[in-house]
Amino acid sequence: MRLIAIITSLLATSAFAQTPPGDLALTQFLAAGTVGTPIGVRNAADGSHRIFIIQRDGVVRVHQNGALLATPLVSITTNTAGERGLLGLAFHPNYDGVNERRFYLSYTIPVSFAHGVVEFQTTAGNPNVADVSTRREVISVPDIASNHNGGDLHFGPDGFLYWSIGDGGPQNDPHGFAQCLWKKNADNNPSACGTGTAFYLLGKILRIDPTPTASATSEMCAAVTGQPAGYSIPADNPHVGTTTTCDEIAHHGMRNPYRFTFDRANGDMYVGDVGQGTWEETTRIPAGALGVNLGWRCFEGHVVFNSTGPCASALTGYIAPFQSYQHVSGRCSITGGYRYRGPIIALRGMHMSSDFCTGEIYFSSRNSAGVWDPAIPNVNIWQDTPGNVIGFGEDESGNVYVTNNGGSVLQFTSDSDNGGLQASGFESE
Ligand SMILES: [Ca+2]
Repeated sequence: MRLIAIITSLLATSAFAQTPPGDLALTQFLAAGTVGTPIGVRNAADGSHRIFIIQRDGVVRVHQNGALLATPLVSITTNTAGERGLLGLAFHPNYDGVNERRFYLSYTIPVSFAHGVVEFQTTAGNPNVADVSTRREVISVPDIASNHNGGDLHFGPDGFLYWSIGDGGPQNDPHGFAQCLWKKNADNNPSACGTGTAFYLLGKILRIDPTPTASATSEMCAAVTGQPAGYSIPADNPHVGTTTTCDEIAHHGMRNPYRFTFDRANGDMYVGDVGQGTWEETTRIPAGALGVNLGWRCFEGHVVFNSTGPCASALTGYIAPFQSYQHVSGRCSITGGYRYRGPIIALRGMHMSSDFCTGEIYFSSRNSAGVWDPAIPNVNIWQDTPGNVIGFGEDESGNVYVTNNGGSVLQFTSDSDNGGLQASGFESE
């Protein structure tokens, strides 16, 4: 037993931490200026191996067989002022371009602060171009300011659509939206959750089924009771069956969950939640967990930020981040990334993230005991890239891409094959 304890202790130290292979590189995939403000890349998981580049200006570009196609997948009108714009793209999990042709976009609705998710189908016989006549509004939520919009969109391994939304701004979440699960006005009173007349659904990750509802229930906070809605509620959502709690909510307590991802190997969710003036955080939500509170505005990163109102008592379901780093050395804003599961064997199992201001790429590893390296508040800087990293993406093979505010798309590459690391206590599930 003592030997096991010693081994476990050793595995928890950095001496045994996984590191990226020495020849790991970020190779140019698309040169700067080739596409406009690429906030991420996605794939359709349909065997086509196409890569879709999300431009913040409302356009989705298609990269196929080594070439960027001239005609976009789709182009929508959005509002790109401040942090707004086209922020997310997700293909239906059964998408094959033939029998299932649906995909979804999250975007800022023009001439507003509000956010929406819209459905399209690719054209029958041409999966590289949307049939714009199929456009359907799925869900929309109001917002009060131009910043803290979240906007990422992914189907989970459970087949439901997850959509992240920030606290709406301004600083300090003065209205307390992130901790409120029901009606609340913009009244500068975080203790007034459950009063007022408005549903904001801000500071959340929502979980919906993008199948229309004939008659919305009173617990569907982005719909009108008794009227048709463009979505429905998964029966096992965490706030279903509890009255005066919005049934769309999967997780809450976030400031600006700008990017989140699912681990393709096991379904864990990774949320990069942008902090305010001091701490940036990344949190792992175990596969299947719902109803998690990520802590804002009671916590910024792993540090207490406010202890009044809803933050005066212990948070229910609170999960602390595994990564929390400070605004030093020019760092300012987390860009959440993936846990790598692609063809570079020595990189498998490592989680990457970046800071928008510095362009630094960070790698973290998690051992079989669930201990992360580096420990809070440290970051392991793999490379300080010259630009501002605004997104990540995976292709069908698990290759990971990095997108830059200057318009370039980069890809992690390596010739190394260090499979032996997988037997050294590093989590490989
Ligand atoms: Ca409810």
